[in-house]
Amino acid sequence: MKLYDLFTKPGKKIAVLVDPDKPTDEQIIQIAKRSQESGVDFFFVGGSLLTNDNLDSCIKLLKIHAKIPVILFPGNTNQLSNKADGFLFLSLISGRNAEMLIGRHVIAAPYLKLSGLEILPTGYMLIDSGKPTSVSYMSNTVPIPNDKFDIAICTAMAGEMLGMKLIFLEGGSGAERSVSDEMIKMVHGSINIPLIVGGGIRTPERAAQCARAGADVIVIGNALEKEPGLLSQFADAVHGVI
Ligand code: 1GP
Repeated sequence: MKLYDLFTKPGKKIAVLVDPDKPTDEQIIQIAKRSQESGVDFFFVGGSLLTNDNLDSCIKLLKIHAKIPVILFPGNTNQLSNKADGFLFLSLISGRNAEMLIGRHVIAAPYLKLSGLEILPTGYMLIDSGKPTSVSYMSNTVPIPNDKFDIAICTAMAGEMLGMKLIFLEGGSGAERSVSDEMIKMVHGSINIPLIVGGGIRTPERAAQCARAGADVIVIGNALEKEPGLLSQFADAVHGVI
């Protein structure tokens, strides 16, 4: 089965974000085991910066201890590993920085072609979440204001028309406010491809609300780094939304 089919199959999904820079090996093993027990759908692996050389070993540990697809969620062109299963090929369509729209992609393309990874072309949309985030700073782009639904809708539609297979609404890691239900609902209603939502989702209740508003995949990072024990509650909350 292709990875993309897992995104389009019925039902809400949960992705656990693992930043290879942060956890110890023991913590990665725990994340893998808990995720397996909780029925997590995807691991997204990546971060804004990699200050060590842990990417390959992190993926290897996740794969040894869980049978869950590992998808690279790269903060940069150096975050490539053929140990993963797939690659979110992110084009930052909310911004107007040519490097993030196509420049880095040209550099990465030959490596990706050789990697054997399943490439998932993704329209990545940064939504203003109350304060500057690592993504807005590192990408040198301005997020879409959180009340500009028309801009968000048209951006997502353009991404789909350009052939992107996924749209990712991103509040930014540790966002003060996650993307609003109204924004999720509007964007979901304007596209026919799966919608990923992440950034600042701190509770299982909030994760379920995002899923009910129309998100197909909910991404959780920081909240699980702080309280790994919440994982099964997050997974149940998301999977429980019809
Ligand atoms: C960040 O969407 C992810 O890219 C997850 O954000 O760490 O705030 O859950 P959090």
